[in-house]
Amino acid sequence: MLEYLYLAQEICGGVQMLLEVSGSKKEVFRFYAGSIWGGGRDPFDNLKLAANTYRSPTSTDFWSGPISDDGSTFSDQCRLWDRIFKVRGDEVAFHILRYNRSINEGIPYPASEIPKNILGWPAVGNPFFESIHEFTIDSDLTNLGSFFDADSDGMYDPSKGDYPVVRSSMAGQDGFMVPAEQSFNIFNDVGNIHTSNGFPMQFQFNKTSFAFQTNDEVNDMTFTHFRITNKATDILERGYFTYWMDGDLGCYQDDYIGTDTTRNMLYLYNQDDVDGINGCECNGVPTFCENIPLVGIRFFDTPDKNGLSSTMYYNNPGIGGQNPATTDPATTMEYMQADDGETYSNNRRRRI
Ligand SMILES: [Ca+2]
Ligand SMILES: [Ca+2]
Ligand SMILES: [Ca+2]
Ligand SMILES: [Ca+2]
Repeated sequence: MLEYLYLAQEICGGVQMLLEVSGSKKEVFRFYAGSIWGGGRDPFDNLKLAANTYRSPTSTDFWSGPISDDGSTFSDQCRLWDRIFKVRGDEVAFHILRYNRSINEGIPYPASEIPKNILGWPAVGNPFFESIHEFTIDSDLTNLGSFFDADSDGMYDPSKGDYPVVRSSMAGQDGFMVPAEQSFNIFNDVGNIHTSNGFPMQFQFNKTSFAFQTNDEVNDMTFTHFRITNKATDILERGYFTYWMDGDLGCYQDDYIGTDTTRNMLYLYNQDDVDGINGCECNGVPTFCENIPLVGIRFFDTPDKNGLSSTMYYNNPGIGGQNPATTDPATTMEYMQADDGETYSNNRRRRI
């Protein structure tokens, strides 16, 4: 459930995909931080790169909000869009029920009784958006929050029976689903200086996250869909997208990663059968002790349909005297090599 997913966002100080994901025991980490990365070269061979890691005022490549068609953005846009829109499945179910009753039984269902998250859903043409959020959606913005279009007019109006849904390849062609919770936000990589020092890609990311409440393993999953738009004048050549993450499986000092190539999945597992460095202890960090899960990040769908082309890791410089050449990337080229799945130590390029 997304209520356990700490989607962090700061007043135009950058965007982090997730700060922590937890299940029933909120205090035990699965992930510490994560972000999409992207990079490539423009036709003049300049390196373009967005490689966000630990968001801080001096360490981010992403900022809230959309990009104009001229490839720029400005602080007002960032401030207005510095939010994550959320809606729950039970709100949608309530809305459908009340709307149907108003149609079938004549029971009044005024806009004032429509759940606020449905009334303010950031979808094309929403006549109630401004009354909830106090700004308007630019008419040239597309690929906003998905919705079921009850009256098929291409515009979202919950007072006419429209409601938020998720459209995903998981639901089949033209299919849609109502998850237990979904969120939507927009961010970009042109708002400010890049920590990775690459040129901005001028890409806009429209992100939808969703989760279901079920009795099987789907209950433990969170799904994310990115719609990525190149707002630069030039095409991006030799480009890669990846998902960077710093997973912490409870105690962060005894974690390993692996790759399941048949599932397009990167997964995190514990070094031994006790989560902790001294029994179940980990310098005060909550641990799973002897009941340790696995966590994974799986790519269900990729633009080129080839799935996960490679994975790589780098080591935490603070644990176990690691060779500096295998720790966090420092230069733009090292970030780029990490992004396209190559190790960057001593030019010994090796994919794992
Ligand atoms: Ca409509
Ligand atoms: Ca970690
Ligand atoms: Ca661990
Ligand atoms: Ca251990």
